[in-house]
Amino acid sequence: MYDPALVEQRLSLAQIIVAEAASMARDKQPAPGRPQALTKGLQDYVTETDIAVEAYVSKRLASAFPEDGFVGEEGGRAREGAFTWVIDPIDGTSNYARGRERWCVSLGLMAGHVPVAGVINAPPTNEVYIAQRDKGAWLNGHPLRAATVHEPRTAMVEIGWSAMVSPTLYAQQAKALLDIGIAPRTGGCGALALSDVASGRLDGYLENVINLWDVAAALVLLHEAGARVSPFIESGGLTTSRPILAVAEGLAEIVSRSLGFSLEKNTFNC
Ligand code: LIP
Repeated sequence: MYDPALVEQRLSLAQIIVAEAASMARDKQPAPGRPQALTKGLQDYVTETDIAVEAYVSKRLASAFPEDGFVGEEGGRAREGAFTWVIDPIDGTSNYARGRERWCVSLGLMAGHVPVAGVINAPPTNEVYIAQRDKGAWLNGHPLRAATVHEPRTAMVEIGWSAMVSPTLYAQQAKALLDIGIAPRTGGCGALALSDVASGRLDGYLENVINLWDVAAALVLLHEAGARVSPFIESGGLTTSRPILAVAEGLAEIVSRSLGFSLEKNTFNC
């Protein structure tokens, strides 16, 4: 177990640190025209800002909470602790590197294997999501609830893409959604897509290969907003890339069945 007061204390400072980092990232965003980034793989980008943001947040958290662990997308595990911070310094780097809007700084806090707090700051839209386990989730101070949609023919579901997913599987999953009347989308930023499910602006998000740093903060948002989520952590997500499906309660059965996923019960606020 963990002390919620210690989580609240951490979340309060994390919002300030992430806001500072997000402002730095916004000021350094490349102009449109071509991807201004290094590549880690096919359509997998990293910019100097990714590295700078991760280093800045790591340094600030090490100073404030030296007993906490830290894991980042770019630098891996830097420190161990009972609490562990997990950062995606720029989630949506492919968009960031092209001067597009759909990117954010995503910082999650884990107590052991449990995601207990998260901050997701999206400067292009001036939106800040925060969540603390068993306390709630908010977008710019307004409480978050997942969508109330029950009818697939009025639903919108995003599928995340990466080069690690076979084009055949990607097409099969898009067809499975189209076959039940759902309009599929893809946006290049898993953390914001999962946040959209928590805020009711999207009815579901599927990604076949995604990492803890992409989802750690959003998992808390989704739990507090009453969304259904596949067992990402329980299936090995703490240490390796895993699939994730998050979906509004009213569509959970039909969407999970059409995609072949199982979903955890969400007992929060039932
Ligand atoms: C991205 C994820 C997105 C996925 C991309 C990429 P990054 O993270 O947010 O969901 O589809 O392939 O992994 O690399 O921008 O931090």
